[in-house]
Amino acid sequence: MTHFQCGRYRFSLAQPLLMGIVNVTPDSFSDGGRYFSPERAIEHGLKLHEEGAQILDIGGESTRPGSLPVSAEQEMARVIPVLEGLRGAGVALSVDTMKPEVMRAALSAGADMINDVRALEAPGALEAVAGSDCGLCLMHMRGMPETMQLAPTYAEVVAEVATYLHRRLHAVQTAGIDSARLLIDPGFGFGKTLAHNLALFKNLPTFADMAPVLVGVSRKSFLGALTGRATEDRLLPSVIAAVLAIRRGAYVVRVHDVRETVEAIRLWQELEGHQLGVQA
Ligand code: 7PJ
Repeated sequence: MTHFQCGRYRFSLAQPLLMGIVNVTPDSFSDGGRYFSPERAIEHGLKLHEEGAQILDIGGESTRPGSLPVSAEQEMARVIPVLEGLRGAGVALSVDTMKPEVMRAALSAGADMINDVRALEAPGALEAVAGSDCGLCLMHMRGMPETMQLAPTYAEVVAEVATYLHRRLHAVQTAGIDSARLLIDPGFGFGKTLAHNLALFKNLPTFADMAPVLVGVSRKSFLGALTGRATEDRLLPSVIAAVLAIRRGAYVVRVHDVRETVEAIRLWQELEGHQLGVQA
């Protein structure tokens, strides 16, 4: 495969992509609801695109550990105006949702991609996305946000996450979805301890062998555990982790701090003189 099919866009797999995070939630953990109004979220999305994000990931439901679900209506009311406002901006628009109703509404409003932390497991999710050419991210999560960090256990975290993602890739392809549309994501912080996150990070090449990989580590608590830094102080660890993720074969990095991450990736590419899929 040479391309990632993502709605109106067809991205080459030869260069990594930046996905900028646009939260439209009052409780998102690291930017504290700063972009809750549609106007501010649109403005923020435009800024991230100018800074170099090829994809914007718009989220109307927080999936931070301990967070409670919101209704599909509420989620749509948050996400759809932002999609409409960014539709003409020349950037691919992803919607971070696990609800089939929201997926359908988002695709009707012009979303190019669905990013689902439940890997299209909700009843009706596969059907909601099958008839379009949107990009899809299938993420691994153990449990649900409300309880997922209580005591996650695995016998073999890397093998278990890989088996799960294999199974989901198979299910999605069996439903007739072209594999050029698919990304996988081991789901950092979603029902994982520090040791689990580290094992998954180290083994990113295993996942990259299965399908193009999306990695979301930006400002996450395991970076705080490793550095002692508070959420608002995790820029440098987040940027370094993004570069290392790409170095280990990640194709898309999902980040809050686009400008700094773009600079770091460019610098790494210049200094090391190579691009994608190069391992430690
Ligand atoms: C991720 C996500 C991630 C994908 C969130 C946060 C929590 N989607 N949505 N991967 N994280 N695919 O940004 O810290 O890691 S929300």
